[in-house]
Amino acid sequence: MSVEVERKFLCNADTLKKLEEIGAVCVGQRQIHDQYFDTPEFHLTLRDMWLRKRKGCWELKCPTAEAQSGKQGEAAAALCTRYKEITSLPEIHLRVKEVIKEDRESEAGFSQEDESWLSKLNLVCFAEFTTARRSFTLKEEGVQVDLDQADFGYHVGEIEVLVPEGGDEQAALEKIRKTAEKLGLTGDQRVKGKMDVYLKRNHPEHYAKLLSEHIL
Ligand code: V4E
Repeated sequence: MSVEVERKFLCNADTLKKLEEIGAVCVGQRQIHDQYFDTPEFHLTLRDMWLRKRKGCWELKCPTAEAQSGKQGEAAAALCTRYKEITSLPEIHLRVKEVIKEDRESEAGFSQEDESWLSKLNLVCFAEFTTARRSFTLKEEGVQVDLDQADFGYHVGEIEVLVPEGGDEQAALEKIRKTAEKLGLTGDQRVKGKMDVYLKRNHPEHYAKLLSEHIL
């Protein structure tokens, strides 16, 4: 399990030029199709847990202990998000069940192919979209910049560092701060992610609930 430390930013006409100037190298361009799942009562997202299927694989993003405690530290860190990324299906299943408190013991028959666990836990797809992503790496070790264009018309950039379990999250925050500085990013407001914009447009009730619980 790793922790993804990330800062989103708004792209403009100069972003590509800036990336080139700071020596970023484009390492690929791809289409990403995501489906996000939750119960109709929003058991997962109200706990800031994001279950998705991407390229046929399941992923669960959960807040880190520090994020849950509400500790933000300095201003630059407050512009970043930190989420644990869980990709092991048995662990995802366990964590989701813990939250949904499903009493019925579902048999261990869950696999990438067998999706009956979704209906057993009353999980339904609430968001589905495709993103065109261009990825860049920087000399600063482990820093990746993604430029995302979602199919519903939202364009957002992300500076991200993946920290292995037990790794140095402060160092990751510092790398992100330095990269943001090099890119000339200003502003002290967190930039909205794709889901924020998607839910506001497509599921205003769900969005309002997450806003009122300070999840988004
Ligand atoms: C964590 C989260 C969500 C899951 C999707 O996360 P995100 O990083 O926005 O998507 P994406 O496609 O860039 O994933 P990657 O390829 O980097 O793994 S949806 C909402 N959240 C919470 C959240 C938040 N509260 N604030 C911000 C700025 N982003 C996400």
